[in-house]
Amino acid sequence: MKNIAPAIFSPNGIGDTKPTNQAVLDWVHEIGKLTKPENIFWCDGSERENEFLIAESLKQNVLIKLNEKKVPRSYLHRSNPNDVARVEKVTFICTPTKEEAGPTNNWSEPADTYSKLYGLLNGAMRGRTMFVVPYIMGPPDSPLTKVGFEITDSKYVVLSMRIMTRMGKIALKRLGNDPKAEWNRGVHSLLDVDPDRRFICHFPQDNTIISVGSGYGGNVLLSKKCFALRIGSYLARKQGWMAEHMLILGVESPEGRKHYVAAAFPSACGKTNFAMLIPPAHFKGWKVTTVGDDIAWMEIRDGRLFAVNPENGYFGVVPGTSYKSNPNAMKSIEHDTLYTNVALTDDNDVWWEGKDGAPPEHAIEWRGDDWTPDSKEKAAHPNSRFATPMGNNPALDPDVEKGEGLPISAIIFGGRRSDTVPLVYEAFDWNHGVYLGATMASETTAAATGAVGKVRRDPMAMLPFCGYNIGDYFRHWMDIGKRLTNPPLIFNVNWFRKGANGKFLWPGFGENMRVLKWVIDRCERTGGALKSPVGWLPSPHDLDLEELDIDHKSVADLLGIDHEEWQKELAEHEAFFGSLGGVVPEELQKQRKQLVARFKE
Ligand code: GTP
Ligand code: SPV
Ligand code: MN
Repeated sequence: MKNIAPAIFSPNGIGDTKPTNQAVLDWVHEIGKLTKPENIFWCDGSERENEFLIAESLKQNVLIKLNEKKVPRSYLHRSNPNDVARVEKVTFICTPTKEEAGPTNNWSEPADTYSKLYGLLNGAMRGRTMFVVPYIMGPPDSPLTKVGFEITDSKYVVLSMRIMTRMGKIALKRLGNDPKAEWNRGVHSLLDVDPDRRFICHFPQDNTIISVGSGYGGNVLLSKKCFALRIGSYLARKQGWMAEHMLILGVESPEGRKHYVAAAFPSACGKTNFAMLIPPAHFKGWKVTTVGDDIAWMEIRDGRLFAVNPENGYFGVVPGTSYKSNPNAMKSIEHDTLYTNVALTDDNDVWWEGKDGAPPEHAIEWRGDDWTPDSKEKAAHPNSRFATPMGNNPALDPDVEKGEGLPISAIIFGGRRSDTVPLVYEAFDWNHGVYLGATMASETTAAATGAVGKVRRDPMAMLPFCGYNIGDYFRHWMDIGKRLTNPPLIFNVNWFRKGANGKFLWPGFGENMRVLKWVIDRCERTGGALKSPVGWLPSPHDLDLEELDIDHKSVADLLGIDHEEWQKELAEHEAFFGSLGGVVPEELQKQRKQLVARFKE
């Protein structure tokens, strides 16, 4: 195999922080025997280690140093052009039976899959360094927090994991020496980054992930989609909590009343932007703070849902990010940021489509070729990303480290829908809310390989991330509802409805505060609403639209329920449930029939 990741040799005191837990040592030994690396590098998460790894990555062209004045301590990484997004068709849930994985997951038999993957991993790290990355997901002192180890032959993965998780000694301490303690085993090898030898496999019953053949984000930062969502959702159901593809934000009124809101939007549908929202001038004294931008782990306490962000950084979509759309993100990525697949300007700054100001006259596009504004190709890949520590975010919530989590007042579902779905509406109750989540759909984005812009059902934004049978997942949501005496209200939003001219009807971004305010009003029982067949719908005067440049017709179109479009939508709900082959709980079928009936009233 081609060696695309040559070994590095570290001085004494770097790369030698061996864990003491025998179960970890045994596992690393086993994977080492299999992959046959040149040497083993035990990460401790220290500054010195990070500097050493960056220096080695620069030497091997894994990283390009950016302009120190313009973007201090920041780097550009280019992934293989065949490897720029999650690949859902080679992502597998390897439960003992196919039924456990359910109708929405690719399934493959565990023993066969282990043997296939071990075959691919045999000798895969010859001439390479095998890094052992200990990390925790969750605040250091939270009961929800979990330990993971990722073995990888990619320096980019190690550097990214240090940003995205609490990495190093903190995890060794949390794990302790109990050989029976619960921890996630993640094995990653780049192999030769061949799409034909690319597999992302999950063994929930073993708390194990094996990912080979990719070097890109969601495929290889095993803490994130693989552990915190796929394995996480499996453990959550078994242990009675929730692992969700949700942002968490805090919203505080001028009077100092604070609510926390969690929102599930599919990949590249606005979570990071919503979590970093800056209210428009009209909302003087209102403050929005970020707890998390992608994943929420939630548990029930005192009949309420409490959420933590298991991550420590943001792996966010770059294109479209500007001081106009998301100033907090811009400030977060001005320094100490690892960029992937953006364009490089002649003065070693980064550039992407949608960045403030004029495009550069010349740049090196994401693959490494020359680019000018006349080029047909995009300079930055549509799924180019930044990895930045959450500590960089000026709007970071002060209680983000609170171990007990933060009480959730509202859950919001949403997706990209050009038509049919109104700007915002509220479910009648928890189970109706579960129905909204279960039937949500979105136009696909560049976050995963495949067609972009195709409407697909993506229940709770978890279609690619639910690590078990989706029917059981729906049931788990309803079981959680039964245990909540003070449940969050559930809403659905759509920032992406388009008018006859094909343009977005809603300005979005900071102006989403107007929708968030109505959500909060409803939580405080002060907001008005009209009963519609789909749920509680604000009338135009229930939304605070003051100082917003929008005409009456657009507002009416945004809030409208078009019965013809909804007849089509209802048929799609039925077809979707039908396609799941009988796993949909009776209660959700009942919800669907009630929705159909309400349209006939
Ligand atoms: P993942 O990290 O893939 O899970 O995505 P995400 O849900 O965090 O999406 P993100 O906030 O990064 O947004 C993705 C794209 O949607 C970006 O190009 C944004 O500019 C765009 N976007 C976000 N919010 C809005 C909005 O309110 N209106 C419009 N029109 N576009 C938006
Ligand atoms: C997503 O696709 O939902 C992401 C980006 O958050 S990745 O981590 O690459 O999956
Ligand atoms: Mn995501």
